[in-house]
Amino acid sequence: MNHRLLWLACLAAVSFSCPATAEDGYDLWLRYRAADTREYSALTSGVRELVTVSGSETLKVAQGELARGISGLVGAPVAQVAAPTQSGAVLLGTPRSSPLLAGLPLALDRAGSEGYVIRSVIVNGHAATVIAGNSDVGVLYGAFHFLRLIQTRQALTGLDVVSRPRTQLRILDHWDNLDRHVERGYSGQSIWDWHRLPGWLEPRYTDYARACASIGVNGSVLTNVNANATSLTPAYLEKAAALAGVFRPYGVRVYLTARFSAPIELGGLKTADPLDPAVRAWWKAKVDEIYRYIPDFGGFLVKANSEGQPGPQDYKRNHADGANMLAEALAPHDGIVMWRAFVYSSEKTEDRARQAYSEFVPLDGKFADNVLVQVKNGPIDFQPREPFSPLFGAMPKTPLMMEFQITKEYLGFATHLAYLAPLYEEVLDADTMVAGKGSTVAKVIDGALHGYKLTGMAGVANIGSDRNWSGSHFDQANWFAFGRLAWDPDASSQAIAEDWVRMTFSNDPAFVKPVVDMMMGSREAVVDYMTPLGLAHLMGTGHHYGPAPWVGDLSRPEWNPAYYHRADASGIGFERGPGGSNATAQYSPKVAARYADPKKTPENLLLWFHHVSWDRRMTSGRTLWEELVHRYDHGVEAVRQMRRTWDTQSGRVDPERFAQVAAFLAIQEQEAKWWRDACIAYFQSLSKRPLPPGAEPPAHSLEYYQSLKFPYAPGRG
Ligand code: GCV
Repeated sequence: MNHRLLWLACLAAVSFSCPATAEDGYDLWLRYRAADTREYSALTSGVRELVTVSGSETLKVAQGELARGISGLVGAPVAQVAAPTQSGAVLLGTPRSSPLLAGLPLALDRAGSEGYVIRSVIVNGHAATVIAGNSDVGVLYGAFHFLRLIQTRQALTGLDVVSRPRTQLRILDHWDNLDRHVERGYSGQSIWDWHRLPGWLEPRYTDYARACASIGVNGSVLTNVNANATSLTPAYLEKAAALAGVFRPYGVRVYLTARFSAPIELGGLKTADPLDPAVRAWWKAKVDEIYRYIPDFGGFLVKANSEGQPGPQDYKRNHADGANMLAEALAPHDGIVMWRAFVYSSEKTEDRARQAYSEFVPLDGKFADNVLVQVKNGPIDFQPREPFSPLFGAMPKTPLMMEFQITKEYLGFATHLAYLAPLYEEVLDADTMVAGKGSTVAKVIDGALHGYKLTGMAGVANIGSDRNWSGSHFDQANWFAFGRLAWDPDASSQAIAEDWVRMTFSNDPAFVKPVVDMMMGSREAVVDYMTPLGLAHLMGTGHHYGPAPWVGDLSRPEWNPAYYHRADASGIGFERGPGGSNATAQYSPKVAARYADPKKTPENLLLWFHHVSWDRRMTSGRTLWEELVHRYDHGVEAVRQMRRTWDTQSGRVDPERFAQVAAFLAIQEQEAKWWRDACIAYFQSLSKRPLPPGAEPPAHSLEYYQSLKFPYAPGRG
């Protein structure tokens, strides 16, 4: 049997011998199934051989990925040659690593230190494609981009692609505990098998790093922000070092969360006061020790004085004192601190939406050069819709990095289909107006607006031990989209969805268009059936599963849904204008003026900023009460439509993935209806208004919904 036949036989054996695992989602978007070259002839002429490169592990990985990808997509092993022998060669490398690249017109100055160019060129008289970067990791990113071009069936001639990341730190935050429970995780246990590390390195760790590199993610915070000091002990540093060793060739650096009280818990000190010399010395020694295990350790992510976590305020110091102490220890190693601005206090009566700004803005300019303040996208907590956090634009002297949530704590866990890129995009495109029109949040975090020296974006990961990584097939798209937007905060959520659908499922236009449309509307559907018109935080206590707008008796006011919606007989919504908490004043004057006036506030944020009458006339002509019911109905109907769309695709998707998506959509419809019915039953008990004509009454009484309990809902904190 010749080489090609042997290869085809192997492919057939793999696909026929284990159909149950053939399409289980493990391959993510790096799914290199053979293309039909009758429909995509570009592949036949564009990719005939791969020119080998020697050099670093990273270059080897890049070459290996290209060989694997091209062979899979072509359906035969690609020839690997020392120099182009015919047209259709693919070359990769840096001008330093590959003499063949030295004389080519690459204009690599456009690529920066981490970017790449992909160009159609002539080498030794042969038409070729070159993938080049100024650094080896740039080449790796370029290799993934080139594969994406094939996976999405793009032309392979006349190429002049240039891409460089707009943010420096593109990081996944894993809220993973050392016992493998994942806080707000809905995809099994932690991907990190701490107990078996460092001896056993699961192959999945390599695939994790591949997937991260394929979308430009270059950092991984391994541990939960609700931190455990044990992760800083030698035994666990050895485990983290083993993971760092796997990730290194892929350009993914390891970070850890630092528990502020670790000097007491591990060091036996009496205090963790950041100004105490013994504490500072302890951290310095600890950081030096970490670098002995992990020479390219990235640094710390810290949650301090937030939700019961220890911090500098325990010693009457401020956030800058705390961050700067760690920064000082990390600076000699080029490490950084990501200090979270997610703070709200049980003692303060100040509107929770105002508190982060109140605590952090006075500290602008007081943080060390290697500190970034990590800010959640909205002022509260990863709700289906929030306005952008007023911190963006308000700290010109302190690098602010974005924190998005990829895991869907408040958007239906892993079962609801909600493509989050439109949410991310809405925030990144929001105009802070701090330096005139066009001062978008994207320009704050990429440093363009204030000239930040450090820039970054973090996403709270949705990755776990489930075979399909994310708990559902469509949640993989949120990991993918996060990386793409961290690389380019101005990228289009629609274009990203289209790439993902083509790479993950199919290039069939009859599949791509309806499925992309379904994804693009999916987040708005969740907003409508959970928290329409600017409502927020109506989720079940603790686990955040299902509706519980009636809860108002928890010890901390801001843990109660009733704190957020403030519904009563007169109306609904949180008054944050000048007559209320005046949170609107934290925005720049033009934005503040818009949000302060209920007539100018966008209706999709109306109840976030204002308490308004049930009878207020909305732009639709309906009253607010009628509009609320209409939105809830609209959300449920949107899910029904998603189900209908998916049902038409049964022949175009492998049966395994089709069935799981279909089953999850059925769950989503049931739960959307539950949300709609429970919220309408509750709000009607306050509004005392009749349901609008034609609106279906809730299936059960309010008492029934209030009686439902879910002690074992996943992902609890
Ligand atoms: C890690 C929310 C979540 C918590 C999370 C916290 C945070 O409150 O419910 O589980 O804690 O945010 O971001 O620190």
